[in-house]
Amino acid sequence: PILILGACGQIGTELTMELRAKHGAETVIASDIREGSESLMDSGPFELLDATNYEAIEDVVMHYEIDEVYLMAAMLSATAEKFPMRAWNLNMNSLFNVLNLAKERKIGKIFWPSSIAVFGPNTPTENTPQNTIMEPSTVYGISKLSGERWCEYYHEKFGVDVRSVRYPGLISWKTMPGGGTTDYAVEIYHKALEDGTYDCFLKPNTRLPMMYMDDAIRATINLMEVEPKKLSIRSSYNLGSMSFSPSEMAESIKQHLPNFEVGYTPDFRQQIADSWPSSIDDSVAKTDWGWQPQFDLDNTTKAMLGNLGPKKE
Ligand code: VAH
Repeated sequence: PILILGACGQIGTELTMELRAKHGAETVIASDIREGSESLMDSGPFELLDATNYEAIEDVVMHYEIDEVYLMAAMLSATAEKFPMRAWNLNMNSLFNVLNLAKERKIGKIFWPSSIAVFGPNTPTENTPQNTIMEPSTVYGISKLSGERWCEYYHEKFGVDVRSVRYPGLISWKTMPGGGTTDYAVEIYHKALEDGTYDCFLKPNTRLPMMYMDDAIRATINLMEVEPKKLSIRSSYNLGSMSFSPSEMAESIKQHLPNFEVGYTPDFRQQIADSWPSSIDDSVAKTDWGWQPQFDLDNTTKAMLGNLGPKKE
């Protein structure tokens, strides 16, 4: 059986639904600090669970005889700047809990998400390599870089089978993102349909690595299924698909909604975005486990507007 911590979040919700479709609902235990969407709650077993509480997780792991844990609970970049110590506590102690359960052989395999936020202002910004300068300047990025180091340490020292990808900004329609710097890329579709206008909190030319959620979920499941000896990276894999700026995204939406208007009022999240790469070199993921993205900006926009827009009669 599989346990998902943070199952009600932006990634967790879709990951839970996909894993339930693949393995059968009863073998995928969803958990979070609070209840989630109706579709999630109605589709299989759920446990209220604080990912920073070791004993509580251990109880659930023993009760359901969990083999694999996907740790999707975290505080994201924008919110983490407002609550640094809460972000560090949640992001790090939840990771130590699952790494230690694996070290004690109570679970067999872990997925843990990293992020392009591990890169900093002096990292090469174009085609950022798998191994490069990493001096993150955000609380979230510091926690994710530190988490990567711990994952690799637990693998090398204790044989823990932990796997990870550095997600770009993720775009999905089933759930709203929570407190990230790339959230504009989801909000913009909702506002385009609801108001016909959107005031973007990043500058028009802020180019960032982004990915449609279906690609992110497929990458996650593919990585977890590949045989261990193919994995040359146990910190976290660079993962890419597309890069674009808010103005390029607005143009993509205008192909479908010609009257859509976008304004730009950068806020504190601009300097977070400015510290991140513009594009990612994910050749190691392609070589090790055959990663191949399927969604570009145009078919992301088609999917988002198609699913969020008025349903065709
Ligand atoms: C955030 N969506 O904005 C997350 C992600 C690369 C961005 O880590 O914090």
